[in-house]
Amino acid sequence: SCSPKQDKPEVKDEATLQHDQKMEWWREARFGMFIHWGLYAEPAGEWKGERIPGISEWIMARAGIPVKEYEKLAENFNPEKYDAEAWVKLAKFAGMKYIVITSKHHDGFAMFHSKASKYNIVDATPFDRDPLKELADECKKQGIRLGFYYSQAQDWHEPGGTYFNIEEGKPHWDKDMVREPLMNYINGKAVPQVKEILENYGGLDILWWDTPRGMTEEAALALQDVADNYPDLITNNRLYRPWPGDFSTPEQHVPPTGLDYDWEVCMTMNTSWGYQWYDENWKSAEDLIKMLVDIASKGGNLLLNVGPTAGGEFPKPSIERLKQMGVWMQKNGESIYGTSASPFFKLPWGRCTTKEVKGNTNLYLHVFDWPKDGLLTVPGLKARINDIYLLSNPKQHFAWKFEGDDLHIHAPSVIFDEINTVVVVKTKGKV
Ligand code: FHN
Repeated sequence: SCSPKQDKPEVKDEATLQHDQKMEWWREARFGMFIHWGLYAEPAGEWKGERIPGISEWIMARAGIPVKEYEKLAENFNPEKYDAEAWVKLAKFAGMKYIVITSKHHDGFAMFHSKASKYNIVDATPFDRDPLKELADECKKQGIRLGFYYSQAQDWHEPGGTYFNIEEGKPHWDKDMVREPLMNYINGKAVPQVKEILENYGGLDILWWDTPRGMTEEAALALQDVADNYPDLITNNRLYRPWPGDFSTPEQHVPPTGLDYDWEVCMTMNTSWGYQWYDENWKSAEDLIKMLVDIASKGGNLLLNVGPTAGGEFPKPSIERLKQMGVWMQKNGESIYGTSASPFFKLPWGRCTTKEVKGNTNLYLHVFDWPKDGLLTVPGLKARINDIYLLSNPKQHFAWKFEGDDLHIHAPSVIFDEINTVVVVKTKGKV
């Protein structure tokens, strides 16, 4: 339930204040786009006529493809339809405030121009452009934040890189792979490439590490050293366990009650992160909107994934969903951006997000299921009410009455929005 907070000023030390300042835009943003794009988009889940089970960006490991054979994918990789302007435009339309793209996934292939390794999109493919440079420029132009994902530990292309069963001491699936110490790869490729991405793309906002399988503290420190030169850079908690980074990263699930620490759920729209042509397990736009709301109501961010094709396009079902989310966000974004978690433990009809506005509190009631009797009850609310209205149509006001501390909102028997109606409760003073 919800009771007035005591007005005790919080005392924060300098480091906490600086951290809060760095995290401010990220905490407000609530919604970002993840992009998994690499050579794996070409086989798209199928190898030599066989569908390889599992997520498509893992095809090299799952199908046991030798390095030299996988490398050949680069010879045909030519995403001529790639249009950074269109990608960024759609992300913005969907209401996303930042983009995180795979600069190098576990397969070891850099999707940016790298001097540290020839195995990159400019030097190893017929595509004579640096797509991440184009993306970075577009993000600046259109005013959206940008982060790069970098698989720092797993690099299946390099003799020193780690791979999925290294911890069990199993040999690399490529029998010709002669193992080298991890630090050869870290110093020879990972550190220089991380320097490149942080230096050459106009200043990244986020560096998104991935699973620290096989990492050592020495390797993590070498990479952390590079990142430390960028005080505004936000990093996640996957560089090295148990280092917390700036935020934690629940994957493919929403924590039941949220987390104390800053957190971001990363989530696919279907099953695979990378493009997989036969993956039709799409979540509906309605479910994705509810997921975003659910996450915001627990104080977290949603990083929603798109897996572009080898041709350089977003799959149609992803485009459709992003557009539908955008239509909803344009009307209801106020109930997501810059909001805080719900003060209620559980609401039978939906979720709640809150925001302080000029000394008053806005409660945003996200009604997933309208109560049959048309009476929306907010239990245990000790507050005075200024106004209650529909966010998508502020002229639509609602009548209310209190029964003890329970607020009953009289909802006329009209369905206002197709998906997830938001009712705003403006209180007098803070809740
Ligand atoms: O193995 C990867 C996977 O391919 C994908 O990139 C996800 C995204 O969070 N991270 C790893 C699994 O945790």
